[in-house]
Amino acid sequence: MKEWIDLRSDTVTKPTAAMRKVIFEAEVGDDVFGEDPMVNALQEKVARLLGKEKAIFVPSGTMGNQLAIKSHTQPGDEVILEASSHPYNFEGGASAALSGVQFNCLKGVRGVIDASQVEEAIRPEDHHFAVSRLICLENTHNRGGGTIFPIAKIAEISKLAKSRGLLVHLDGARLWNASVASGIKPHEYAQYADSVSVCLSKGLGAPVGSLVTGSADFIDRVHRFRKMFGGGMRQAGLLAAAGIYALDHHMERLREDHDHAKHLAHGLTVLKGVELNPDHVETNIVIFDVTKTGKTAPQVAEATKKQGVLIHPFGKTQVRLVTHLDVSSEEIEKALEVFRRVLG
Ligand code: TLP
Repeated sequence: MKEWIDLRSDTVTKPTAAMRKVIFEAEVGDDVFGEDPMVNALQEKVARLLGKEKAIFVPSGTMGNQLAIKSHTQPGDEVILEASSHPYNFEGGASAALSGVQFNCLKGVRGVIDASQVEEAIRPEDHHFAVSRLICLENTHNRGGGTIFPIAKIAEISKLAKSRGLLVHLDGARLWNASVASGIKPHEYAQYADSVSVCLSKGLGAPVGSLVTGSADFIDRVHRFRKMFGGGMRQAGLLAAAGIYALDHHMERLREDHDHAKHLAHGLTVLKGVELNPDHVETNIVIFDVTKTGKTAPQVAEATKKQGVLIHPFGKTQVRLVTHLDVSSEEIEKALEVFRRVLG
């Protein structure tokens, strides 16, 4: 019996018995020398899945994004991205500290921006201005509520970027969720970006690890900076083996998480004071506003915790729930009962 029903994030999953077995049995080598067979296999597999020349294994999604930003830009450059995006909000100011870039933040609709907004944000070639160099998109969009970035919009932004000499990085920490939910293959999304980062440690349930993908030249630069940032790992095959297992066995089941999130959303939306549109729940994230319940988000989180359900307050008024492979249908029902008691 688990102590908690943990809906704070899909990062909390623990390796299954079958995954632990492949970790135990993994053949390893020194990956800084490029000699770890599991890491090499994982990199080839993910490059293939995303239709890119190369992929490189990195410790976290944050490092993946930061390596991409570092490898695409020069200090003083400007990066265009949506205002609630992960690199701007949740990466500790790393892009300013490590790459010396500034952000131009655009207001999106649940994380989605369009080409006309980007076009307006691109700086003219005038020495008063920063050089607009990179556009970062996020699919699915975390703070937007697990929103799938429509592929037509990505294509338009990509076309604009090409025509104006800008690069595109796609933060695909949850690209797998977008792909399973939309039926659009990861490589179809990835074709519109110069680089894509993906995570194994979220919905796929691996303990650690992300990859950055792109052209061979680009990945060579990422490799240099990975060393510089301290992200070169040695017998990382233990982690890569878990990643390969996760890609092979935990992809299709993401649908269950999406169904659970929808079910939670429908159950929550009828509770008095809960502001949530279940149609906006497209993948495994549910974000709702509790202002009208008379409670703050941290108070709601405290109250559900006392009844065994962990949730993540996003600021004062919003709550985030994330479904994942360590939460069963039964536990979703139990969590809903707790929400009914706390908010009903
Ligand atoms: N996001 C975490 C928190 O940092 C908010 C979470 O619990 O969702 N890109 C996106 C879109 C992400 O959601 C995350 C993790 C990352 C990058 C960073 O990945 P890690 O945690 O591996 O550095």
